[in-house]
Amino acid sequence: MKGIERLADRLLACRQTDETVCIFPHVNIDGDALGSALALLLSLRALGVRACLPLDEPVPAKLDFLPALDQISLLSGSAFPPCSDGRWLALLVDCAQTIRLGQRQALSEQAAERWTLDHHIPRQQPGSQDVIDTSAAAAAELVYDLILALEHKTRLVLLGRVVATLLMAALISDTGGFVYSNTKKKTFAIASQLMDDDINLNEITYRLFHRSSQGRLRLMGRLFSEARFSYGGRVAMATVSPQTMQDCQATDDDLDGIISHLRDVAGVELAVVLRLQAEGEIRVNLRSGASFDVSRFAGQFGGGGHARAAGMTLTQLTLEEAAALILQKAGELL
Ligand SMILES: [Mn+2]
Repeated sequence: MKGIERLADRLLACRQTDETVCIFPHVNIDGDALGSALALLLSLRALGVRACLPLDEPVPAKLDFLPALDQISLLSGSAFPPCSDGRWLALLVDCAQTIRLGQRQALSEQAAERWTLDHHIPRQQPGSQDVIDTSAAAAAELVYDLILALEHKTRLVLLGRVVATLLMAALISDTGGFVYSNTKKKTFAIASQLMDDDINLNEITYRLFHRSSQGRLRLMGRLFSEARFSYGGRVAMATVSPQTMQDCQATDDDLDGIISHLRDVAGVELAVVLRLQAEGEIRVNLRSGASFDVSRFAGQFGGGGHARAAGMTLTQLTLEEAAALILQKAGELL
């Protein structure tokens, strides 16, 4: 891919110009965003490129088994020393818009130059510094290609057990363990290469998908028994209030992934989980089967994502109003 080559050249040039590369994965960080960003951070540093990875949220408990987490900079306030003196460039990873950077948005927009490396469906025409491949199952596939390009140009070995573990966790996250429809021959080819570094596949899969908690178990029981099915069972919906979370003694991490069980119910084309947050915003998660494009659906509400997995945030509505609105809009498209 031409864009990858250009990005690799640009990153390597930072060694001469003494620029810092600041890596920005999307907010509400997931396994692909974090694994990809960290793998790239370590690779750049190994090349002698000054690089940093600022986050404005703690690493979710589900991802706390990943290696090299101590290399992350936790932002507090607006000042971030690596970016306050000297020229630096922003590299968005698993994210194409600064609006998806949460509290880091303002910081990212101060960069002298901005690049993106992403696999989400772009919401505007990509520019010359946007390296976007929507056929990639995970941003990690693009980071892998970038690392290979960097290795090729410098004749240095960058892939090793830690970087391979990070990339594998990222691939597994975004493909549901190599089962979602985004999984391609190339995904397996990369995974096969990563296995050369003696990584613990079983541990990664267990931590990402199977490890549960008592709170999660209670939450699943509650949401599954209260789930509402509409349009002859084609839409499955669950709503979650702060009270629900409190009753179940569950955390946001416990809610993660529960939606895919709703989508798996026979006949369901669209699964929706609405989570009323303490601040009054409603976070909406959408999953679909083969026919319904949830990325376009979310786009109507200012959200986005992928064709089979997307999300959006609604404000100034009650949970019931939001649920009714989504059901009505979905009905028009089904
Ligand atoms: Mn991703």
